[in-house]
Amino acid sequence: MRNVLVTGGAGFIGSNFVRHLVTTTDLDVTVLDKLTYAASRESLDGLPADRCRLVVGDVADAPLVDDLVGTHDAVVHFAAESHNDNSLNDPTPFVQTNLVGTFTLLEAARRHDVRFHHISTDEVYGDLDLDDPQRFTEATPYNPSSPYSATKAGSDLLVAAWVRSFGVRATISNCSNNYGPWQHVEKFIPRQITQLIDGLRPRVYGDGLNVRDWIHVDDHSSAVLTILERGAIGETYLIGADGEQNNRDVVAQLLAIFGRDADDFEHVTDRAGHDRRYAIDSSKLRTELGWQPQFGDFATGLADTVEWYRANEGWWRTSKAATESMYARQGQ
Ligand code: NAD
Ligand code: TDX
Repeated sequence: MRNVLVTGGAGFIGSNFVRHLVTTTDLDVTVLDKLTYAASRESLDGLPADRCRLVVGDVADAPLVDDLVGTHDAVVHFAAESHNDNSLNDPTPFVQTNLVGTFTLLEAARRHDVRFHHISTDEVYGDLDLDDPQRFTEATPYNPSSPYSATKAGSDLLVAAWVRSFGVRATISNCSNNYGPWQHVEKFIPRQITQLIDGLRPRVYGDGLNVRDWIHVDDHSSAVLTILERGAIGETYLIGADGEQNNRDVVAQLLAIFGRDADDFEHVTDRAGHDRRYAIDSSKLRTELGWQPQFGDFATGLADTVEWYRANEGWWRTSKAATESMYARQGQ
């Protein structure tokens, strides 16, 4: 492998992965990104121009995708519409990018016999009860709840069918909730951090007892590279770092970092169809491919993330205003 096409490489996780590739391998990287509201060119600043280039375009643009896939040794497909709340307001771009975009890339990977790694989410499995002793494994049946997770589930199934029917050399990973620098302020942790920086109260959906299984974005990137290099074709790997926390506990930790009282937050309108709990069993990835997360300590990762948002206000300030007016319209 000499070069990799990274779709969605100007987004939160994709840009972290591009940086990881450039610093830990000698691969050249092409980013294909439409630069939607969720993207940030700045997240790719400082990368060497002779090893990393950005092509602004759509993963559903078949001629462009065919040209790019045909000149690369592997594709790592991050590009997606990624926010559940947006998918409840308008599912249209979710169907277009997550389903049609993935289909377009798979057809190009088939034509050119290019290695394909598909990035997906634990949300394809639906949710667990709070007291369920089980966690998601690669054998858990698909049961997505939202338009977002349904389109991600559909995209996973397209990949699996292209492996079986056409012999495409693909792998899939389903990861839990990521946190870290460069995450859009629409998402839970950056939203609450930026509320607190602004002296406002965090905003918690419903009773706030919903559990997410947090993983630092650096750990997601190292897991994806491990699968790209050593994963078995046709296999799915779950990525997680044993980071289950309920939303109220995360908010309590953030309030403590800002020296605010533990109950200094608002309960706001719940998300429609809000999944109760996600939990990942990542034994397969750990035992078969030898991957281990490096960010064991959520408290330290969270404190570092707060510092990053404090230091990079210029980056998030404009999107914060637009995001909060969107949330205000829906009572959240
Ligand atoms: P993000 O919204 O921050 O970034 C998505 C990127 O995709 C943006 O740069 C955007 O411009 C680009 N994009 C969107 N539509 C496009 C199109 N039609 N053509 C080309 N580029 C397009 O998302 P993220 O949080 O970085 O998520 C990346 C991937 O990881 C997604 O596939 C998501 O489903 C998956 N994932 C995310 C999480 C999480 O916690 N954020 C967890 C598991 C899996
Ligand atoms: O203001 C908020 N208040 C709140 O209580 C927001 C934005 C969210 N929440 C809750 C909803 C969830 O229980 O926090 C939890 C996390 O919410 P999000 O950050 O929107 O993430 P989630 O819906 O869990 O999905 C995320 O993880 C899986 C990513 O956005 C997906 O792209 C990924 O697939």
